[in-house]
Amino acid sequence: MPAPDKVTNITSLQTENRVFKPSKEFSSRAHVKSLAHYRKLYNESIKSPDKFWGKQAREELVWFKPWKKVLQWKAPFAKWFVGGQLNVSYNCLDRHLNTPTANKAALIWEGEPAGAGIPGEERTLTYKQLHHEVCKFANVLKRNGLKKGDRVIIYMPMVPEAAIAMLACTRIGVIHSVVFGGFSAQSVADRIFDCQARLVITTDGGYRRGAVVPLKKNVDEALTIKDAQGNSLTKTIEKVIVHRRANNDVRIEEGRDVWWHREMEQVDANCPAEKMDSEAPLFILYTSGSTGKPKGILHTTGGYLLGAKLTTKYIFDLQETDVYWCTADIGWVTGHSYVVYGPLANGATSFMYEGAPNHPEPDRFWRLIAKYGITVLYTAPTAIRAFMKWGVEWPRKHDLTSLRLLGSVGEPINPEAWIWYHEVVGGKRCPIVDTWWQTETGSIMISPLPGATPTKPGTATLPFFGIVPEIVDDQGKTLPKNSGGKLVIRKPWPSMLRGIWGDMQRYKDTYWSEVPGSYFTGDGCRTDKDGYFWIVGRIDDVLNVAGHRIGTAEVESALVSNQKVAEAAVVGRPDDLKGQALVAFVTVKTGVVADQNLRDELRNHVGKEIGPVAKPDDIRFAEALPKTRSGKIMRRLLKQIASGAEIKGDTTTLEDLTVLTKLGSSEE
Ligand code: 6R9
Repeated sequence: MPAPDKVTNITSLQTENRVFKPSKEFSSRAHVKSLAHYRKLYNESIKSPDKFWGKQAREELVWFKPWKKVLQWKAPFAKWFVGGQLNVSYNCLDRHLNTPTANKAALIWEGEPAGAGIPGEERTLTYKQLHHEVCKFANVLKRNGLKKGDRVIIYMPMVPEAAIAMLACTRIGVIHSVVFGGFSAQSVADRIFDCQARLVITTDGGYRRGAVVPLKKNVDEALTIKDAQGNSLTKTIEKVIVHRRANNDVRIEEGRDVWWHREMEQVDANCPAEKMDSEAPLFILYTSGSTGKPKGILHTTGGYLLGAKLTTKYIFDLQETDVYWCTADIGWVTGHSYVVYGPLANGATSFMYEGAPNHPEPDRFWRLIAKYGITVLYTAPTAIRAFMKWGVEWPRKHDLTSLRLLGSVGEPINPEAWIWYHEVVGGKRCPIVDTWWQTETGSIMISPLPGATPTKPGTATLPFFGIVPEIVDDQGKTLPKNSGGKLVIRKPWPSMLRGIWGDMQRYKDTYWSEVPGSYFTGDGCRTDKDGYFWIVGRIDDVLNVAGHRIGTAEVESALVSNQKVAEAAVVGRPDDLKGQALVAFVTVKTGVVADQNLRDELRNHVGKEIGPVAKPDDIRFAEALPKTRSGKIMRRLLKQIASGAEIKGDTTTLEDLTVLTKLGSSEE
């Protein structure tokens, strides 16, 4: 649990006071046209939540069976639209089929740019075509023995088949758990074990910067991994479905592995959508917490879909002609809610790309925006800071005038990046929505509405309809405007997580015991005189590295799993590009030479255990770690050392002061 000093230390007293009002032109065409209009709708949503959410669910979603009760709340367990039945893939696809949307592009995809051996593909799938593919693939899943409630791992690059696989699961009530393609075999095995998955959907390989990431090979390796007692972690896996993408050599194990395209030849496209209870589990998505084991965040059907659909519609102010691009990978929650479910439930055109933002050159994004006439761009501050570094000449080469709205997500956006985004990318004409939310919240919680809310660089501004965020002190008491503290959510909301898969106690402990009766976000935050929320960042032992959540404990346990390491402590330090960088303090076992080779070895080891995103930026060897007399590692001190700051504060409980002097530099 966060130490009190972390909360009172929130000194990021923002001096930013530039205000950007939505233009008349934008507002006049927006769904919500003024701050007064937003406040009216917000107040109604808070005053009579059942009435508000009931109306939204009726108007926005197609139900097979109406619900009996909007919300059943026995803290911390919520059930939304109790007794109602619907289907997510039906709401994303079938409902559009008898409308003009049927022939509209649902997904536009561009693969890794052409290069040595890479074809450079583009594909468009209309709603009708996507429906066809999803129905067929759902039949493939059935053919391979899956039924309602089974768990499936999706481990794929950014190809349309990833979205097809997700939607096919929802069509027949199979629970998907997407694992980011940048994660390691070990991570895949851990997640298979945790959710007891029966099947893996993967590709032979994915492309990244001209190279092939061998996903199938990682799956093969995952399926051999054993726990410390020698038991297989993955014995529940019966089948692996392999989509052919990169044509790299793969091993096909007879009886276990099947090719996607061969299977698709065996089925027809007739697959009625399963009637799912509103509270039926929809997906599990693993995310880092403050212990070593990632948490399987559970989302369910009706509430999640309503949250994803409504926020996409209002926050991105979707219009019929938008070509909407959320740059997140489907391995993260942003890819779930804002590449796949939110846009498709709205009948919008969602653009998807494979590869990196700077391959073959740093203008990949701008080239794509100009080529496809992208109107709404939703990306992360870490990407924006990288673009700033690469220089204005890259965006200036391209016509970006199709853009009308910009979004930001994943971490606080610093005002310099905000202004650059506004001026260079948005040509000063596009509003920016800085959207705060989490894997756990399912959909955006705090954000401007682009036609209504005056924005200030660096703040996510005001809550979305029905959301009651508050800033509290260490006793859980609500603080007035203009103060800093812990960010909590006071009332349940439809797309909230329903638990941690297989560990309801951890769900209660992590989210509901810090401030009893309220959802604890793990973030520190302050409000200004206008009641705008300024997120300061995590106050638990979770770091935000380039928009990815990484638990320090996870990296520590990866490090100590290396034979040569005795002890490790991982902390964050500020980083211009990534927001935070990972610094590992490591003590080695007797006789081990702590040198640059070992540093490389340990970085690769963490890459293998978790994935490249978790590789420490800096590894410092130490003879000992600073500890209190009761044996706790003094992270506060390590953080100061890592960021090059002077050692401040009380070190009287430090066991051996001399270790401090030896931790200063990463060079031997
Ligand atoms: C959607 C997503 C959640 C954590 C969250 C917070 C940080 C996300 C933010 C933001 C400031 C924003 N975060 N959006 N901080 N401003 N607009 O990123 O989910 O990967 O679970 O991360 O990210 O610290 O608690 P997830």
